Amino acid sequence: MDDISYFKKILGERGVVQDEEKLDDANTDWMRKYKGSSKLMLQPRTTEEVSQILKYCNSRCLAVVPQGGNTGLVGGSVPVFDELGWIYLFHIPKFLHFMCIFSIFGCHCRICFWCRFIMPLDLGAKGSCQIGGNVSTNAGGLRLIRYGSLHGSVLGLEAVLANGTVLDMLASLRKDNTGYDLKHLFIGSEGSLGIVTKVSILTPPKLSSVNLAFLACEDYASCQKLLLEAKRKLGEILSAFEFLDVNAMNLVLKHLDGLRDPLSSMHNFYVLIETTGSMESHDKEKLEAFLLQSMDSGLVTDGVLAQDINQTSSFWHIREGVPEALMKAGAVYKYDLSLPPEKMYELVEEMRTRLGSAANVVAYGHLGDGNLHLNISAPQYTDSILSKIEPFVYEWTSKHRGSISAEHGLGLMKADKIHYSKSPESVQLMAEIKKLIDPNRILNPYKVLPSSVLSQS
Ligand code: 2HG
Ligand code: ZN
Repeated sequence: MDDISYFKKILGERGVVQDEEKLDDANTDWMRKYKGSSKLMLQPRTTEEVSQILKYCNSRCLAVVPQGGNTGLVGGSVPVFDELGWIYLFHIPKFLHFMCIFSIFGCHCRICFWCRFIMPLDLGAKGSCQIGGNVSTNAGGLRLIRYGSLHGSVLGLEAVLANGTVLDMLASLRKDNTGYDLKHLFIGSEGSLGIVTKVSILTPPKLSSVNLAFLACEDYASCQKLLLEAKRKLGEILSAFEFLDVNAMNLVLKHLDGLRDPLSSMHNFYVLIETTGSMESHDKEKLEAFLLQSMDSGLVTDGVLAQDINQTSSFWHIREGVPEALMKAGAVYKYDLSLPPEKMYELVEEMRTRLGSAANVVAYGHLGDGNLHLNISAPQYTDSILSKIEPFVYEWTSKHRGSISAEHGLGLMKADKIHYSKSPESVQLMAEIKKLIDPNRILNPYKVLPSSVLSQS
């Protein structure tokens, strides 16, 4: 029996996709920067189907690229080449419901939404991304400052290994100190160690009082001081602290229809502060007092508090719309860096000096988490621009003990850059773990770890 017939036997005609248009979409990443040439996409619906497929692929040494919503930004969710003429994609069905235990194939219940619990993760890509991809990439997002990373919120998961073994780690306990906590290997390993098929997530209660302020600061030092003050004075209700610089704001206003500047004039920096609590009058009073003090001290030069849900969503749209505006502006070189907040903007300024008028250097991100999204926009991708950015950006980040990937992962883009953030011993151990769990290297090849290290180990 040939491969296709075998897959049809397991998944039926419906689960085996060979349609050119659908394959083209699945082969191309969100930025349209990475493109593979897979001839086949598989859509399993149960853990058992995933297990049977992986077991077969492993026995035939067929490479597999797991794909969820395909919203990644580092080329991690699309095939690279046409290895052996075949790459198999698992398309995980769209996932829309909030609940405590997620099955990647569909949901068991919708209780979290109706019982007033929330997902502790809120991403710009929320309409399209999927929970399996979120967990596999350890996605961060807008509320990490409040709810922490998925390494804390994911209580348990189920994953299928390359040889088809199903690992049931689907605990829902807060505390469990029995041996190595293996689930962490699958959170953030970008599908290179196994395919996550079920997830149990801690869902915090949905609180009734949410307030959002859109503020302007004249310099980066003020944004940074404002963050320290916000942590001190709004600590227990602070749920987001985001920033964008004037270049990001200009792009949004130019490229996104229907968005207006909430403030009456342009400023050098903008900060969004969100609070989430349980007592409207107290929370609002607290935020208003904080804003007054910040204006008196000169940290904030202008600002407005969202008055209703429409204003709230338009303020968020400005911040969340930056990546889309950049896409519309042309080619984008994206860097997702963790840096000490006091150093962050120095890099942006140095980059501007290096690039001059060749590109527009744009900065925004999750300032509250020390996560800078340094995006460099140019009419097209050129070697001359790239050579001014890399390896400088990685060397600079490494010198300041930052991370070259705060939340987007390494994917294909940064697999061979891992040494800028991890010691040789750590990378070696990662390669040995990969070899142990996926000895035929069928899972998401060319991603996460440098091929040179994998072939040596
Ligand atoms: C965001 O925070 C996302 O908006 C995307 O992580 C960042 O496109 C980017 O660089
Ligand atoms: Zn982000």
